[in-house]
Amino acid sequence: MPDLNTTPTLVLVPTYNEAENIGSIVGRLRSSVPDAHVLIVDDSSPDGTGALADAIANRDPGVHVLHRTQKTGLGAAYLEGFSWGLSRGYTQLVQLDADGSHLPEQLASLLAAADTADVVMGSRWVPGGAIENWPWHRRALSRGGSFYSRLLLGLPQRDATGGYRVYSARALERMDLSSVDSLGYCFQIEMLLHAVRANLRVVEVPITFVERVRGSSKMSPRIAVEAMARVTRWGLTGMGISRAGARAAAAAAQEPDSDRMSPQPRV
Ligand SMILES: Nc1nc2c(ncn2[C@@H]2O[C@H](COP(=O)(O)OP(=O)(O)O)[C@@H](O)[C@H]2O)c(=O)[nH]1
Ligand SMILES: [Mg+2]
Repeated sequence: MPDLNTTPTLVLVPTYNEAENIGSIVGRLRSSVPDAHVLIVDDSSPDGTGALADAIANRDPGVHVLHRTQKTGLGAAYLEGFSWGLSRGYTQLVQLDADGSHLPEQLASLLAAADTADVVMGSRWVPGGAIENWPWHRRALSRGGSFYSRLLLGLPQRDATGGYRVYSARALERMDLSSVDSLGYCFQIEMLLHAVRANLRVVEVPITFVERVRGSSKMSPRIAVEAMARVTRWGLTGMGISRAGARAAAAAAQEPDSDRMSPQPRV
């Protein structure tokens, strides 16, 4: 059992075929934020990522591995990781990609923002945010996905699809995770929607997102279509937040002392 007096933070690193990246990303995490523990959530990667993760965990008591028997999507992997961390008493849970796109060296700035927020999102689309080496079609998908989510769901955040985030345990406990069932990257949008609807304080911190150098992306047209279809359905069936709710959420993000526990207003 980890010593949570000194280690409240757990960084979840989901992996599917990241053998070329796992060693370096965990090494960078451990030196950038030595107090944080790491949980690698591997979906039985055929390239042997799980065995490499076990070898790292055997050498370093701050690294843990959760082996899932099947690849059932990023959302399912994260939900299982959250429940692993919450049941062990971690008070802060971080999402970070294994491929180096989310710089471990920027985690300290996200954690600093988490002192006065329930959810911190690393954002590519706020002033100071940047993307390195992404082709135009990935930029367009990211911008378009965030714009569409803002439009249909009323979300005030600029980077709704980003996956570099810090959630407090208290936030996750208030977000009714049992109803979250997106499989692919739509998971990030669904989680944000739950956070805003729970009237949590969500802030965006600029990050530099760097396209992976090794291994390959698991993004597929099917994943993009799932996100588009779900956001459309949520928007049309009133699952989004109202304009008043969006204004309240944007105001709450500005004011650290606002009452975050009151219900989200609806009009
Ligand atoms: N456990 C698990 N990890 C996944 C799955 N799909 C993607 N990942 C991981 O999620 C992170 C982001 O995926 P990536 O393919 O880089 O997506 P992209 O950055 O949008 O191109 C990486 O660490 C992947 O290994 C999955 O189904 N299960
Ligand atoms: Mg990636």
